[in-house]
Amino acid sequence: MSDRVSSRLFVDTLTARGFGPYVGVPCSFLRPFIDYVIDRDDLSYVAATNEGEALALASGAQLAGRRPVVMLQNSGLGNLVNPLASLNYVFKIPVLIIVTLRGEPGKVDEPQHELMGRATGDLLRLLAVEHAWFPSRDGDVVPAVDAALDHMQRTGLPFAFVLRKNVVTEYAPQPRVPASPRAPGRLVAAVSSGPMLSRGEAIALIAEQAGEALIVATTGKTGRELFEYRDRPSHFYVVGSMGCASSLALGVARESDQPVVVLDGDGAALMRLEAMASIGDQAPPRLVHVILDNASYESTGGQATVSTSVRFPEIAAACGYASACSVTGAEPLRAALQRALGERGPHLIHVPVATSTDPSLGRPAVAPPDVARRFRDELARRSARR
Ligand SMILES: Cc1ncc(C[n+]2csc(CCOP(=O)(O)OP(=O)(O)O)c2C)c(N)n1
Repeated sequence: MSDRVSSRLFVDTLTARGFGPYVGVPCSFLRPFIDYVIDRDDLSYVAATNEGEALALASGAQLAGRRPVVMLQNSGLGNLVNPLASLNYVFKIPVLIIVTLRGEPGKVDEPQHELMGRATGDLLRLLAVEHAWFPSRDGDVVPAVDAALDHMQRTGLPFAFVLRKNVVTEYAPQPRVPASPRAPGRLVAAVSSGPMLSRGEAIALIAEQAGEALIVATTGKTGRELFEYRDRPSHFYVVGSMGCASSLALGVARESDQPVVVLDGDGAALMRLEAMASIGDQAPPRLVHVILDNASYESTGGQATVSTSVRFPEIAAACGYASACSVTGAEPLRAALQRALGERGPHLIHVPVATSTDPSLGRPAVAPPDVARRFRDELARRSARR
């Protein structure tokens, strides 16, 4: 038995247990895994823009019935903290994590890795992420993977393998053809007709118009207003993880043939603007990204965002969305949504909305793990029907 683990054996062991897709940001320690996954036609690797996005996207894939794997360097653990604490923990969404250990105490490494190297284990522990060393011998791989899977199934929580330097064997990748630059999407001229809707009015109109589409609603009052308007198993109210709604929706849309509408806020979209780059790149054909732009963090008291300086449709088109537009008023919104649901996407619909909230607005009365369970069951039911 070798004193290193074969990267192929590890991925093959995961594959035999139905794991995938793989989502991550590279570390040189992870190169053999990533290269092997990319070379396997039956597996998919999503190059995320940051580790938080990777986890949110993977979580969407988990809701769509997959067993995703997130791979990252421990330098990126900070980017993971928010969705770990306020998405996966809250909704009980298990994801397998492989995090490398740069800056291992007692070993020589670069200065920028020293502190995170010392903090990695404690950080995972504080975030309630059960973790173990990545197995260091081929014979340990199957029991280690089975123990991780068992933990995730029992608790609904993520599990992390911590990968030290020189633990896995190298893998020689197939030659790659660099991707050519993609054309931008179609920027549709802005349409304005009638009075500006409030956020609640826009949500009601979209929920009505979206028919059977799955709806993912962002943090704050958007999810609360959607719940208040009506509650469905096909709704996912992202109560925490601000900015992650569109990445979670991307994860769902990549794995499903169902239409997915994500209701984003301008503050949330700006918090993780990189999500739009991945949506454009992955280009799920049935994803409709709606940004309800009230130019403020309305849910926390109406403080201004910087959205008045930002042109969301231009960004989406430049990122490769199939189309992007800005619509003001009920009729233009209805028409844009109808078109987006009927044409190959992804589409961005930017909707300037007025700031107003019902002071008696409630909160989703369904517990987050039940919201996740219902949503997962709904997707499974729909795919069984096909
Ligand atoms: C990471 C993070 N930072 C801050 C908050 C607090 N917070 C909750 S909702 C919200 C405002 C969201 O603004 P936007 O997306 O524009 O939606 P709006 O409330 O205007 O509808 C903020 C700042 C949070 N939940 N998470």
